[in-house]
Amino acid sequence: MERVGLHTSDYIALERQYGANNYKPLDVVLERGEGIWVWDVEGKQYLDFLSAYSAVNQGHAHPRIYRALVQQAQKLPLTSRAFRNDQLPLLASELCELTGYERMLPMNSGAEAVETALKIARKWGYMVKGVPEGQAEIIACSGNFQGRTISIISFSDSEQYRTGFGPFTPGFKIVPYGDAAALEAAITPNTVAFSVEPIQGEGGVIVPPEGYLRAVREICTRHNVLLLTDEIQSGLGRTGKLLATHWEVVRADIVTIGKALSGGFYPVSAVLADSAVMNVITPGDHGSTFGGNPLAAAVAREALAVLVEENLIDNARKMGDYLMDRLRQIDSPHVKEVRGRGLLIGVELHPSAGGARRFCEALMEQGLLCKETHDNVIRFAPPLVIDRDDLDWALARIEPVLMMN
Ligand code: IF1
Repeated sequence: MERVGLHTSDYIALERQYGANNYKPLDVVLERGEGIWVWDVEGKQYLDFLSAYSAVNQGHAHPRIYRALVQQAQKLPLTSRAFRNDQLPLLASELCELTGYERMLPMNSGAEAVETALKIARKWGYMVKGVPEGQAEIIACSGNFQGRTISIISFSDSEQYRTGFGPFTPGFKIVPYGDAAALEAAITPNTVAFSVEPIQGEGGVIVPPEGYLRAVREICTRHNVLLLTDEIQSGLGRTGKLLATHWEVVRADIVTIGKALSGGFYPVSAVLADSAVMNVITPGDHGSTFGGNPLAAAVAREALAVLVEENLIDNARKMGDYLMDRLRQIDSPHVKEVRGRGLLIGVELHPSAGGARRFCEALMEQGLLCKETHDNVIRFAPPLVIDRDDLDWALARIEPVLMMN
């Protein structure tokens, strides 16, 4: 069916009629992107201050990643893991060298990487730690968001994510985020892993207290519990370090990454670990039709190269410091707190501000796209390729919107 001359409202009507009703997006219909900019179907230009929840750290339609995608798509998109391909070994070695882990396991979505990490941790618990079969416990944090599979929502404490989806996977406990003593108190001889986001994204850009990650690292080591960090949103340069745990010079036992691993072109995720942990997985234990496919691997290799060669990690730290500084100078009665690291920033509003959504809608009118998280937090997370002039452009719009009645 050919559809010409469609407008924003037509696309919205089609999606309303035929799509499942699982989102409430801002009513902007995007059709093109380049770097930090996107354009809607009416031709209006916006600065993207969300970056697809940090999947587009390298900027939209990055020409180098695009070329890698097209070239690999022409040659060989998919082999399955029944056969080997010539891209996965190169991605595996490049990713391990960059991150300092001995092995990687490729998957597609972030949720699959988290599921994989949980499976590895449980199997390690039985095979290495000696936990009795079926007894493995994994501890997670209040306010976590690690994906939407049934097992992952089994350790969510958000009613919204859980209601109607039980029965849930057993074997999980929740402790308050940011409270290392609570973690230690919850550990039993059957605890195999502690799963934590170095900064909680969906939780409202929650930065844990200074020293927390170091403390949980020490506790996990002392109790022979794997530290499993979810860097799907916080990793790959977003916070101004390659991994957000690097801020506290902490090295987790298992790390999940995703999102920006493809620069937004394709779903690519991975689990990183050393051999002592990763080798509990043996042929046939785990896999994925698309995980590690040559198209994904070629895209991820280039996405990582862009991150490093364009100094995006450093830029995220510098631009993040500048943006946070300028945001903190805005003397708005609505703003309760500005927090974050690098270019992962949350502006929490007072309850009296009337919710973050209306500010996001006003910013959209002004040509800046961002998204609320929970009711009262505006999340700012532009692509890491942004420069100071473009941040000034954004701030010239953010300041008056934060001052509005
Ligand atoms: C949506 C949120 C962000 C994640 C962390 C694993 C995953 C995510 C730390 C799962 C995914 C996404 C999901 C996406 C929106 C986005 C999101 F608001 F929902 F929570 F970023 F803050 N770990 N986060 O943040 O990765 O399976 O989605 O690839 O659900 O609409 P995924």
